Amino acid sequence: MDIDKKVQLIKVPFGLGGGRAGTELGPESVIKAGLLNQLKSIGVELAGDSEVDCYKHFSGIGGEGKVKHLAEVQEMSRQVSEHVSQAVSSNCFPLVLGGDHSVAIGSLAGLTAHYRNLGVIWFDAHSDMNTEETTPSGNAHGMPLAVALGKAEYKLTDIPGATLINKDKLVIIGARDIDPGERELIRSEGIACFTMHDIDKLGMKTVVEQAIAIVGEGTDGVHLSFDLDSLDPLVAGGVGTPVPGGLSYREAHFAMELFAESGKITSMDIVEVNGVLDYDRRTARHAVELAASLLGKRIL
Ligand code: 6HN
Ligand code: MN
Ligand code: MN
Ligand code: MN
Repeated sequence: MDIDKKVQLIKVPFGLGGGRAGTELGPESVIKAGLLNQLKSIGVELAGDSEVDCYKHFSGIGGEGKVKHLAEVQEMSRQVSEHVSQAVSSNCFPLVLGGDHSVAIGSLAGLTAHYRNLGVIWFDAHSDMNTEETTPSGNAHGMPLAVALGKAEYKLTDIPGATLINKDKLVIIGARDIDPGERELIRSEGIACFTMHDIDKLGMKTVVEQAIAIVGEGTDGVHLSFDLDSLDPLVAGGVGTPVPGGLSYREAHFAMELFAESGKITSMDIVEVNGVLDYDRRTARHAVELAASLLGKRIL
């Protein structure tokens, strides 16, 4: 994209929205994998970085009710929203380092406070659209899109300043593990979802072109939320909910390169890097490289 804005790094070491310890180590892991040098080497300037204070020493199992650790998820999201909103106010490109995918609730809240017509691209093996009623796990990281669309009891609008996202400006890419309640929502709401089957059939070039056609018009900003489990686990195994049959290394990079060329993306999340399961930091290194591809790194 040749991003002309400076990047504001927002670290969110939060893992209580997932079912396994280790995602709270994500930001540290991605930084140790060389994010800062990588950004520097492609000429992306860093405005600064901040860390959301969010139960990072509190890893693990437990939680009451239909959604585990809901109160913590809500408090974290409110704080992430403030950090993201602040970054946009300062004319920066927010790069949010999760954490599990529930951190995207905060990203989307902070972004919708500024962009009245936000487009959202969601790279994921899952569709993250469960509600309190349909969640099979009680894990909030399976819910952010239901929250953002206003389909769950907990709504994006519960966060000060936020508005709901528009279902017609949301595109999911890479899905291959969709729960029954999610499937129903995707169908009834007519949400654009390019499954792995669609990617096999159409090729990534067409998929991204169609995605850009959807989010590129009538939007004033486009957020790209990248769940590392969209990649094939043979490529990136350091995630808490791996699903076979995912994106190849080149498919993922090619997609980032095409989105970069489009010049449309105005913010990004990198989520679900699990610092415990990613024993060789391979998944974290992929995250760094993918962010670089999105932010304009050229092969030649
Ligand atoms: N993620 N659909 C499953 C659930 O528990 O709701 C998995 C969610 C995974 C969420 O990877 O961000
Ligand atoms: Mn996800
Ligand atoms: Mn996922
Ligand atoms: Mn599932």
